[in-house]
Amino acid sequence: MHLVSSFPVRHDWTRADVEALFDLPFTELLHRAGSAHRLHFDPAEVQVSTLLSVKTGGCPEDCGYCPQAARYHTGVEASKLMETDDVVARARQAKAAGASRFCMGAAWRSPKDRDIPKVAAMIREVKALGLETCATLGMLSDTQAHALKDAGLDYYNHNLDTAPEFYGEIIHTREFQDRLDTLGHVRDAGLKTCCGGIVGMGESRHQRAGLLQALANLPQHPDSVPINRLVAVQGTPMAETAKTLDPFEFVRTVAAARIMMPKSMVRLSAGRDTMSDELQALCFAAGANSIFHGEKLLTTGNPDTGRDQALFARLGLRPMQVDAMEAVQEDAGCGCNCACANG
Ligand code: SAM
Ligand code: DTB
Ligand code: SF4
Repeated sequence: MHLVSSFPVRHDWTRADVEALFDLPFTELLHRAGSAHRLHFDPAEVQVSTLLSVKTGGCPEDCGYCPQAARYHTGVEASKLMETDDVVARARQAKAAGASRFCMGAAWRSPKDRDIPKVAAMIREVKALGLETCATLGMLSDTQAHALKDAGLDYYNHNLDTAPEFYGEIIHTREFQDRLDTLGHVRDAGLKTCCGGIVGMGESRHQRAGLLQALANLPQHPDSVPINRLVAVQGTPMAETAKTLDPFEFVRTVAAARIMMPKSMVRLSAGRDTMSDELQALCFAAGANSIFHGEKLLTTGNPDTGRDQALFARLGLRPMQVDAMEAVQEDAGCGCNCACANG
């Protein structure tokens, strides 16, 4: 059998299919994920994004993991939307440090229509620096998604975060369906999607499989799939309840994501700060090919840039250039002989 047909782009994953991947012997799962990775990517290349919180804290939502929810006492101070010039200065620094994508995050349930022109100005100016642009601003209406696209936005980040049946235990101020609705508006506006979730929140393996099942069964696979390991922040409900996840289980989640969404960037996201170099190396071997680079995520820490540079050198990794990413996205033929949206 030709190898591509072993890793088709599918949208019909059952929970049992995904659990069967998780249940493979660890080295067999890694071997399969590594093979899937090599079909569409150079495994020495890692896409580098930098995050900036352009509006921090004071969020009305109750996401049980989030240090920016106003109702939890986490020490995060609420601030107003940043000035465009300050955002652009930070984007320029990120580019100089090797980032190809700049992601602007706001602690909003959803932006107000009056916020959109200011965010649009940030997007236009960051894009003019030659960076890919990404934003994560909460729920979007159809009109807002189109306005961001018109400003030159490339990606919108909106995570499913966890399995549909576990969602209500983590967040009570919105529903899983609200996330799907925003993702629909984002896709309809022609934006690329960045959509993943968090593991280590006390979910079962069945529920981790459920998150990946929901992601891979979206009408189009997300272009980027951030896999966050919970950063347990004092003051959030999760800091009380979550138990440390077996690191091999985290690697299994990355590997299953790579196999199920073979043409997507799988991003090793929050939680790298407390991962050893060896654990990160296992994640890259399991098919992770994207990171957040820079000393801060939104409000919590990330490895310092020197540590990342040293890790890339030790592992023989190099930052992916934007044209290499475009080549994968334009690469025709998903290998499943279907007419699916992934080509
Ligand atoms: N407010 C917007 C929203 O919720 O979509 C955008 C910002 S929100 C902080 C973006 C994502 O960060 C969340 O969906 C979640 O996956 C991730 N995140 C937040 N707090 C986290 C934590 N403590 N550990 C890991 N990931 C976290
Ligand atoms: C994503 O999936 N992870 C990033 C980004 N998208 C916006 C955010 C991680 C946030 C971790 C907690 C913090 O720094 O506040
Ligand atoms: Fe608000 Fe987003 Fe944090 Fe939820 S994850 S509390 S929506 S900033």
